[in-house]
Amino acid sequence: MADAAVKEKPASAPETEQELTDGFHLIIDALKLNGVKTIYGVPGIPITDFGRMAQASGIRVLSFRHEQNAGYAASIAGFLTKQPGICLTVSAPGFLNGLTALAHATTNCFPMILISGSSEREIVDLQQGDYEEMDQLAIAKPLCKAAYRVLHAADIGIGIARAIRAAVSGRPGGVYLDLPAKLFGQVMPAEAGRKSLVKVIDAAPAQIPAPEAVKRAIDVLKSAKRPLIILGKGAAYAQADDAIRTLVEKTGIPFLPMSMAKGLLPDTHPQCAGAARSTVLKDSDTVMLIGARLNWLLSHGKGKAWGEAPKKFIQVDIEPKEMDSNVEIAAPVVGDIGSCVKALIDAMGSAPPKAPADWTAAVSAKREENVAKMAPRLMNNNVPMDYHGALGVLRSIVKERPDAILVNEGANALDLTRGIIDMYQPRKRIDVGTWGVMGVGMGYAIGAAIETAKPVLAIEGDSAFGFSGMEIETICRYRLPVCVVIFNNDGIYRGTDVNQGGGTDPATTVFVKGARYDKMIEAFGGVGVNATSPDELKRAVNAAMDSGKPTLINAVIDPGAGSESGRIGNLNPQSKLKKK
Ligand code: ADP
Ligand code: TPW
Ligand code: MG
Repeated sequence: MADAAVKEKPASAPETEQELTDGFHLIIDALKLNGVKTIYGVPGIPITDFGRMAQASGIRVLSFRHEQNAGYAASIAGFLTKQPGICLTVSAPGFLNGLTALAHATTNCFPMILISGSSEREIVDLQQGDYEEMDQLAIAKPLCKAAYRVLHAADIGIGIARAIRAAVSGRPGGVYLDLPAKLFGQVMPAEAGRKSLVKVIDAAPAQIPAPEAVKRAIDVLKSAKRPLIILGKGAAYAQADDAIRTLVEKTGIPFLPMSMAKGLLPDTHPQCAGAARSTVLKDSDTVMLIGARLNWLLSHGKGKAWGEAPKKFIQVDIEPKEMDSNVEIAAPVVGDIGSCVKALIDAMGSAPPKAPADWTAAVSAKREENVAKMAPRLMNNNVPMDYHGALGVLRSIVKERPDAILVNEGANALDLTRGIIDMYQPRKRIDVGTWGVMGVGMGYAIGAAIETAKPVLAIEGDSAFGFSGMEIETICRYRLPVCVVIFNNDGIYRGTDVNQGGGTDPATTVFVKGARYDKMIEAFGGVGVNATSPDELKRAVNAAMDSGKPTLINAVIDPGAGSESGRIGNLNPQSKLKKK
């Protein structure tokens, strides 16, 4: 790998016969040695030449229009591949733009490395006003798992090795790597440079659970009358798909997938309790969490959503501190999910705990009832479309193309898509994650298309899309097979809100009425379609998925169809004085 190192001699030292290398080449060599194939970023001082040289060396370097989107692409690359996604930014403002995505990666447990150029240490530290001056390391630290700075070319190898190991080992997360401008041009003997590189061996070592912990978990499951398994995105990340399926099927326990764990087992699996969510949360007596935290997305494991009856929790997670975060965990199983699930299956042997038949029958009945209730709404052909009519056709398209990646963000556009579109394969649904963040859309679409070479369907609220919309140029430039469907209801939640002050400004949640987002992509040579009915939508999406051409479909949705904050309106603080 190190043979890409520079063979030139610097003009200033003609007397040395030694081959030399420099920071630029050592960073590239160190990344390649550790299997990095792709960098997502935005060029500029001090990393412009670095990007060019990385591209010349065979690394795929994707230039974005905004670092945040490059960062989101890197973060989802980490989720999809279990290798840290790399984002490359310039100093201060570029770094800050990338930082949201680094914090997002950390929050969502995705391995990612934000590599940022930075300004002269001597000037920054004396606050003498350098070009793009900022103490980036200090600012990154609280937002990531680990933050490192490399000052000497000879330390590049070890610096990159540390960053990679920190990102993927244990609970994965974001890592910051600070590379001051001066480092790139530092020279050193090529042979010493080669020797300084470090190939990370076993970057994410298996973490085997204690046999007593496994036994305790099985004992708890054995005493359960109404057991439930909750699969989270940690389970999807772990790529232990077969073992998880075996555990679920051997025990017959109903399972509930969290949003990004949908498809780990198909949503149409007979044990899937997705369509009976509120019933299983309330009525279960024993809950086994696999790679899912008891955070707000699960109502912290207590309160109304979880019903009156006492529950016992089993939690499988690599992070010991996660146990007892919100409620008592009766059986903590700490280790990596692949090893833990295998240990559970092995210890169960030929006598696995079985979910009682009255419970599984009750869950199935509830699920069938809810599915039947929803069915007619999905077949409506209303114009203007409502979410259900539009999602009814998209649901069939995903069923016919189960290997496509579904990107999803928005409020109603998110919640209804998650509930309606069944997923069939692991790691095919990627969305707003733990923070419910808007803006991941186009970065995720690009990252997913690059990392998987599969077609991507992005279902976006019109507001959500706006956060990363400029990246449709990037999608067109790299000719990625991405079809963006914008659920255009003229605004945030609904397009019907009015300014309560009565002035001429529009209400805070509404946008230009009748906007034609499809025209945006035409500026860059992509295909734009305005779809006003489910039939038109179906035709346009099928054509896009068949052709693989970058496409943006403006799906016109009834501005009154959505509800405030989608499914999480209850989290809105209310003024008691409002109605005075
Ligand atoms: P969701 O949002 O789907 O409920 P969370 O992001 O809350 O999922 O939880 C993911 C959990 O998975 C985190 O607690 C994280 O520590 C854990 N995790 C991630 N990767 C692994 C792994 N390989 N083995 C075990 N646990 C993991
Ligand atoms: C980074 C707050 C949550 S959902 C949403 C916003 C602005 C947009 C909802 O409108 P959209 O969907 O996308 O048109 P729909 O179908 O309901 O009309 N800033 C960030 N993240 C979040 N979550 C917000 C703001 C928000
Ligand atoms: Mg909207």
